[in-house]
Parts: sequence; structure tokens; C-alpha cells
Amino acid sequence: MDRRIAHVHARQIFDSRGRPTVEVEVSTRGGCHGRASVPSGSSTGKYEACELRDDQDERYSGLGVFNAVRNVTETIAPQIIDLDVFDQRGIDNTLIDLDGTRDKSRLGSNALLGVSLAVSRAACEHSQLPLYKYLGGLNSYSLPTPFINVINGGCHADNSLDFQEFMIVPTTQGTSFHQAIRHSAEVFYTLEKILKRDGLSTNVGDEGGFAPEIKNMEAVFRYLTEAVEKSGYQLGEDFGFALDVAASELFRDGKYHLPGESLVLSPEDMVNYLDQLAEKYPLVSIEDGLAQDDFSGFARLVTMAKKHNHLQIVGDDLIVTDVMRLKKAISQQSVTTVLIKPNQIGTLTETLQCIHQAHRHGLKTMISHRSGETEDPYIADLAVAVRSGQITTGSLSRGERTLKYNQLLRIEEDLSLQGCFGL
Ligand code: 2PG
Ligand code: MG
Repeated sequence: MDRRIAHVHARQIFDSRGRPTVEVEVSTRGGCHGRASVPSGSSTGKYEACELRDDQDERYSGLGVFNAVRNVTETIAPQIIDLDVFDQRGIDNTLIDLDGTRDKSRLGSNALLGVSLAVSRAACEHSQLPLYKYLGGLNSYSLPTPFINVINGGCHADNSLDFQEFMIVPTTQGTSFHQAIRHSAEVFYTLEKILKRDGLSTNVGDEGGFAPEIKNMEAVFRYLTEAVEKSGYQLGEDFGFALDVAASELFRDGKYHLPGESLVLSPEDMVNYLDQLAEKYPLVSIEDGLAQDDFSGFARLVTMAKKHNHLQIVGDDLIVTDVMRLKKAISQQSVTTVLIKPNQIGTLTETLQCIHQAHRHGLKTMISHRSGETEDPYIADLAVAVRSGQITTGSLSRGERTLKYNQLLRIEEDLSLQGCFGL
């Protein structure tokens, strides 16, 4: 079958927040087809690749992506037509060269990523394999542990919680993905009941977690503890908690501002504050506990985390899926885990390079959604393909979140007895 690219098409669609984003379709002369859409963040790190928006244009409040769409159809398409769709690295390098900037600001990371992922899907259709197997080969049989964001705060919600995400993490030994997601769903339902009981809102935030006007973070942890225990699970055994502090959003003039807690903390105080939370609650993961430039502060978090059982320190805005920033984090021992978001860097090849570099240096990876998601389950397959072992893709509500979990359920079924969980 002819594997050469025949057509590349792009369009503007909506993400889960109703904002425009890019969708790309690629087809080959042999009649195979791939489609992919691009997510978008709101607590965006300043070192992320540039998401091109139409800014000056009055349509869609300047958020339109027609320029990025045009870059796909007019600039990128003519250069990749006739290339072998299986040459992912070659095609991604062509995209990077065509853009020519360090931050992908000429063509837009949203234009590049849409093409890059759609190319891989078209190649996948040629291979007649499921996406996770096309990307990962024989070694992809491990389902990731889900980090389920059940309480939303920060810039993802309209409440006064300072930290952005409060997650539950199913940790029962010897379980399977579908059991882990079942346990988590039960805790989610119980949490809904007890929030209602206390007259709190059960409306959800951007990532499908509840976004109640809870007084402070201590109260959040009390609710999460009650929800786990009332669901018949044991805290520390069956569930741990995880945080995405998204601290870059709280950092101003050298200090962390936590108005919801009436606190203004120095970086050292922030480390101590997180240390105290880890003393009190079974925290298994803290993401972006400090701001995006503080590699040495992150190293202090890593040292602090050693006192606690199984506590990982995750870099999101710090590393932005960028191998150069990852190298710095490795040399300063700033993280134990690297958050991976393909749209932070802009191509599949660079995303895979970052994952492999992290794994080679003994770091873990967690594949992540964005707060503005689409109905594309790509990251579910990616998490299995690269044996990342961890995925963070929101709560057990909102279709753009649950479809990633549903895809993982399908993959687990597809793997049947060969599958394993949480490695
Ligand atoms: C994060 C992400 C996803 P956003 O900070 O980890 O939860 O949020 O997509 O808004 O950057
Ligand atoms: Mg984050």
C-alpha cells in the first residue's frame, strides 16, 4: 500500500472550554487516514512552546486559531505531501525546520502538534495496529495509575482554593486498572454526597472535579479522607492523595501568595508548608510545588520528599516536556517525575525524546491532559505505549476527561491477560 502522504487538512474546532483549537486530518495515497486535535492549557508555563492565536482579530475574542490552521494548509502541507507517513522523525524534523524558532512561534505549536499526531494516526492505520501498539510495540502492556483530580481550585475554578488540583490516587496492591478506576469512581460519588450534605456546591471545574467554596485546604483533605473511608477504603493502603500546586500561578515578588489560607510564604516556607501537609496526609505526589524557574528549590523538595513514604516530586511548568530543561533538572536533581504534555513542546518526536531521556535517567513520567481538552483520547494510548505508569486526565466527569479513562478500559480489555497495571 502506498504510504506517501496525499492530503493534509486543518480546521478550527472547539475545546472543552469552548475556545478554538486546531484539528488536523492526514491521509495517504494508500487511503489511510489520521485525525488529531490539540489541547490547550490555562495555567500555562512561560517556557512552553507558543500556541498561536489570532490575537488582533476580533472574532472569538482574539482566541481564534485561523492563522495556525492556515499555516498547516499553506505552509506545512506542501512540504510534507509525498513523504512516507511512517517517517515520523523525518516529518517532525521538517516541521521543526519549517518553523525555525526555538519556541515554535512562527507556525505555532498547535499547528505543528496537530500535524505530528495526525501523521502518526495515519501511519497507525496503515500498520493495522491499535495506536498504543503502533507507538510502543511489544513492550506496551502496562496500564497507568490514574491521578484523578476530584477537587479543582486555582485558575481552574471560581472558588478560593489556592492550589489548583487535589487528586485521589488508587494504590491498592495487586489490583487492575478497571478495579482502580471503579474504586476511584466510588470515592467520587461519595465525595459528591458529603459535599451536598454540607450544603456545598457540586458543580464541576474545568477538569471535571468539584469546585466547592471550601474554606481552606485542610478542609479539602478532611473531605477527601471522609470520602475514601466512607466508600469502604483505607487511606494510605487503597488511596493516596496528590497535589498540583501550580505554584507559578501563586508566585509574585519572590513570595507565594495563598490568599485562601491567608498566607504569604517564602520559597523555604513553601517547602516547609508542603512538608507539613505530607506529614499529616498520605501524599504520594506533589506537582509544581514551587515556581517554574526554581530548579534548586525543587531539589530541596526532592530532599524533603525522601522523609516521606513514596512521595514523588513532579515537574510540569519547570520542565515543559523540553529535553533542554529536563537536562538541567537532571543535573540539579530537581524532580523525581516529569510531567509530559505533548502540546508543551509541539511534536510527537520531541515528546518521545523527553520521555526516553527521563526514563534513561531513572526518572518517572506522568502523561497529562490540559485544562482545555478535546474528544481525542491520544494521551491514553501514549501512556500505555511508553510505559509511563502514570496518567493525569481529570476527574470522573466531563466527556473529554472520561473518554481517556474509557480508552484505557478498552486497551486493558484488548490486552486481556497480558496486561498489567501501575508499573
Ligand atoms: C496542569 C494542567 C493540567 P493547564 O497545570 O498540570 O491539569 O493545567 O492545562 O491549565 O496548564
Ligand atoms: Mg500542572
